[in-house]
Amino acid sequence: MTSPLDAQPFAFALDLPRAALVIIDMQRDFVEPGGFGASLGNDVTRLQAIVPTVQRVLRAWRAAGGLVVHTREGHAPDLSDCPPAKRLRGQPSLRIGDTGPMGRVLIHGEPGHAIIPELTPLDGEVVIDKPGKGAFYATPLGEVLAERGITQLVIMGVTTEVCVQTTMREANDRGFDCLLIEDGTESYFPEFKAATLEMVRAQGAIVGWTAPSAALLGALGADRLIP
Ligand code: C5J
Repeated sequence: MTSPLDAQPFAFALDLPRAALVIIDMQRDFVEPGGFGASLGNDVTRLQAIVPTVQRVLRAWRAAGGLVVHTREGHAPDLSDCPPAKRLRGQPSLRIGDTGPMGRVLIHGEPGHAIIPELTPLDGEVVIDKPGKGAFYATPLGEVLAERGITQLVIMGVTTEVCVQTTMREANDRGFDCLLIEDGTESYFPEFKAATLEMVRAQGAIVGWTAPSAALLGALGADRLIP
């Protein structure tokens, strides 16, 4: 049975047993001071502001028994999966692999690579390590979702126009219906977030749908039960 929820550009028919909640890159390196995001000159407090909303939706999704997928952007310690073009681009104060206040930047196993403590994955939840911006590129995500019969992705995380949008476009091309939670995603650039929301749902949901977290919580029946 599907639960219709108010979304743009039109209602999204949530089919919980066939849906996965995908939380993109809520890692210390993007959300906390001293990490990769900050090294690029960004104000990380914008990203911290969505944490309570992401927590609320995650709690409700878990309570409803839905599949949860977390992603982490990062690289092997020897950087063999990091293209030089990615590492050398721009003038960050810390490059990928350099040592900063949270260990080596965007390297597997370092403190900064971890998902923030507020959203720590539970045992049994899927964690996908990805070397690129999209969560399907060079990862087992496609197979993991196919094995479980998943056809819908409900997406939150950071940053809206980079890893979130790239993943949504990859998923759309693979035949998934994607719903982006408007207040569960954020960018270092508010105008880029606004533009991304507009462009994904334009032309009759050409990439997917967007909805506020309240609409999803309502469809999960969690708006009154979970504070
Ligand atoms: C970036 C991401 N912005 N998770 N990564 O480099 O969006």
